Amino acid sequence: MKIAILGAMPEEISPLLEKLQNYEKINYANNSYYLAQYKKHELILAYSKIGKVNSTLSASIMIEKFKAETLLFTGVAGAFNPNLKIGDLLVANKLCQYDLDITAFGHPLGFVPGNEVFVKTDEKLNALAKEVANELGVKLHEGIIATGDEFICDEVKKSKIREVFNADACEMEGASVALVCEALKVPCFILRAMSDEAGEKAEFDFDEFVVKSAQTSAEFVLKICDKL
Ligand code: 4EH
Repeated sequence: MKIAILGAMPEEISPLLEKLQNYEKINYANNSYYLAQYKKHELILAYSKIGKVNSTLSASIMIEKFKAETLLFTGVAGAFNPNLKIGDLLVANKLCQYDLDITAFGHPLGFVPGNEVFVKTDEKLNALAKEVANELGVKLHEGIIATGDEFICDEVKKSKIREVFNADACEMEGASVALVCEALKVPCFILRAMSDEAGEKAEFDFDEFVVKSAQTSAEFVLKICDKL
């Protein structure tokens, strides 16, 4: 199967490129895409660069140009749920855009006409992830991710987003990627390992833990490929 593996930052994808070694690099649309063979699968990998717009572009290209049949996102996130500790893995069962705001017209935060507040991910992939986690003996959390174009490092902002959407974690790409996949009918899986807690010391925690957490997530995603 042709599988897209997408991250946002180099740290989120380089562990996989190092492992695969033999890959072809294709420059397209101000970014690089990497083609590799992994067991019986053809992989297309990329780091989109940060944010909803960049991740929308990359996910669309991986599906429309490179013909990915399923998309796995791997990366890090800021934990909202106090049960989630740095390094823990979270699979998003649904995601929202917390910064999509036409509340001035009486709409709920995160809603625009024609879409819903939450976009779901693929249940079969999420179930497969649970199987993988059980086999490896690692804890895998499942929950809601709130996406927006801001690095959250503020207790007040964190509480507000958590309250409105009941979100377990925040990041800057997941909801846009899931929306592209839903529109183009490609199964979508969004995995994040916690790098920080999105509070006052988030930027310091992030710098300390991004590499390790990104690697944890990347390794898990490759285990999913083994099962596809
Ligand atoms: O791709 C962006 C990265 C942070 S910005 C979103 N990623 C990491 C997930 C994430 C996150 N998002 C929002 C982890 N913690 C988050 C948080 N809020 N608290 C970045 C970081 N370092 C260098 C450049 N940009």
